[in-house]
Amino acid sequence: MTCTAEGGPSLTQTSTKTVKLSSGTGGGGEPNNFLGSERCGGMWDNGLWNDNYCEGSNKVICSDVQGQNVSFIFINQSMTWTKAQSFCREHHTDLPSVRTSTENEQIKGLMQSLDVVQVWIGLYRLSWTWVDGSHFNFYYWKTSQPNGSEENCAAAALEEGGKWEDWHCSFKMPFFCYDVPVSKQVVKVKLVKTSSVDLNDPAVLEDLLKQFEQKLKDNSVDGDIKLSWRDQ
Ligand SMILES: [Ca+2]
Ligand SMILES: [Ca+2]
Repeated sequence: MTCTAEGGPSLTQTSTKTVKLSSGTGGGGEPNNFLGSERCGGMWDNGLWNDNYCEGSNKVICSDVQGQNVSFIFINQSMTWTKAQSFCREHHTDLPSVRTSTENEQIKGLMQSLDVVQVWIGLYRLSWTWVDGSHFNFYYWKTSQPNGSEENCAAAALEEGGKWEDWHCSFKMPFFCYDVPVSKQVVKVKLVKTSSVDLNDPAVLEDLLKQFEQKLKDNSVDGDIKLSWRDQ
């Protein structure tokens, strides 16, 4: 059982844009996803960003968006990233998506004028994702996992009842694959010729298959349908 983590060195803003974080703050080498558990973004008073533990407490900058204009409001209360987002959405627009270096400078200037060291901004890292893109609320991590800042692939530990661990993706281990069962059906079709088309012409037969496929899709037949001719 494997799945991959989105992200690596980038976080997603509360808007849909993906941006690269500035690196090299006083803590060094951010984002570092310390202990594999830093999914929420904050800003230091030097304007650089840091991925941080979402349940940690930080003061907050909210954004107020009026048309093309955005202003930033400092909230002098410490709270988790999720509470900060709810607060901003209730009282202002949202946690700020920093769209330009000018906006970054505005927030930095506000923090410096108020002597605030770190605030939450609207950055967050997407959570673990299945390779087929499906989403479930089911998680089966072993205690203390996931715990790796660079462990972006998951394995099932069979000696632990199949519970999950995150591993470095370059590590070699046995794996499972899965197949989706394919059902085949043969349908006899009687073609009645009403025009001069040549029913032995491969292009004509191909075109007919496409029309049949479209008809099945129009009638909401599910699945990946592949049609082919079989001579009798
Ligand atoms: Ca960090
Ligand atoms: Ca691990």
